Amino acid sequence: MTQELTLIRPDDWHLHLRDGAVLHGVLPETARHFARAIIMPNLVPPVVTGADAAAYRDRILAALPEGAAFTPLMTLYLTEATDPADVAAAQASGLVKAVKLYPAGATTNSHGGVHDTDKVMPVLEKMAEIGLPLCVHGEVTTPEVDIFDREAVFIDTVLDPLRRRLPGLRVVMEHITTEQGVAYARAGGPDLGATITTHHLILNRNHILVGGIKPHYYCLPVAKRERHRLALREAATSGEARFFLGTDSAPHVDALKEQACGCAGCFTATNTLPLLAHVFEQDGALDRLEAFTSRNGPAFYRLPVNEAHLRLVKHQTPQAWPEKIFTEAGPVTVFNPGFPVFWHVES
Ligand code: OTD
Ligand code: ZN
Ligand code: ZN
Repeated sequence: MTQELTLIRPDDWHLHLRDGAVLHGVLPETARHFARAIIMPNLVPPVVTGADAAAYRDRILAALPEGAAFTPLMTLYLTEATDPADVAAAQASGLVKAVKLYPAGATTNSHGGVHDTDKVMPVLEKMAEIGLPLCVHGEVTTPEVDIFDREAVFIDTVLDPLRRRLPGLRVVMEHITTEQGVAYARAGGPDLGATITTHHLILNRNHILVGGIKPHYYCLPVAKRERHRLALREAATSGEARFFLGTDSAPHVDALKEQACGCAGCFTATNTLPLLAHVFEQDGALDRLEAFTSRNGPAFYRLPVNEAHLRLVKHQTPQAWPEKIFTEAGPVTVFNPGFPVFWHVES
């Protein structure tokens, strides 16, 4: 029997599009299925000011395929030199929908991030006043802290103190990967949201390391134990308003992934929706997929849901997608979940 599912057109609340040749190569993959996406600002150099964000948005719009209906929602990269007035103006003009906090050194291109929270308090206070969300990469970078513990330690030592200091600040815990992340998000009120990626619903750390190292499964925050993956599955499929999709699709060309010091990031823009349909069906939660992909995110960001729709069909035979996306900078490998997927986006 063919199964069908019509969803309000999804949005991606955490996406890396890069710039130049990679942007041109990967943007169609997102624009094909998603109406909007929160665009991460970790370019080299990063998107720091409102002027940077306006210029980057123009480059994204110029790279869109003919006829694509896709709106990039821009973010600013928080630095210790960020000017609160510039942030407020970028929000007031409608350009910027969030500011991104990267603890310095936490992930790809985050060396210009924040060392000392005190130095960014004036910006955060302004954001609390104007209701502009802070998207947080929630990992400490202290060398003594084990990489698998960095999220839990960040919650206790950075995020919770910050939220107590500035209770009015709206916060998105980006790409949560642990049961502690799920529990902390649940303990917050309506001003606390959390994005969950597609790959963290599928991978645990064994997938990265058992039977040979899998560079295309290496991302940050790194996938954790099975227990944590199951906690994320339960959260994503719960329908609760605080949890929404942020794919964190993070393209790197194969030459940069498949080397002695490979880059972090899973590229999931191409097949995220079939994979999510598979996951939600497995967990008996297909009726809650739309909340996760299309309703909870807009509600948190105080934006209308999309008017357009998207149709998923479950076929009798496994569906294929391109193994790689070819960009002028080189091929980018599409995330391979390691199991057959019968769902396909039809329109
Ligand atoms: N994680 N790779 C990247 C960013 C994310 O932490 C993230 O948001 C990237 O390549 O920009 C990754 O593994
Ligand atoms: Zn991150
Ligand atoms: Zn990211």
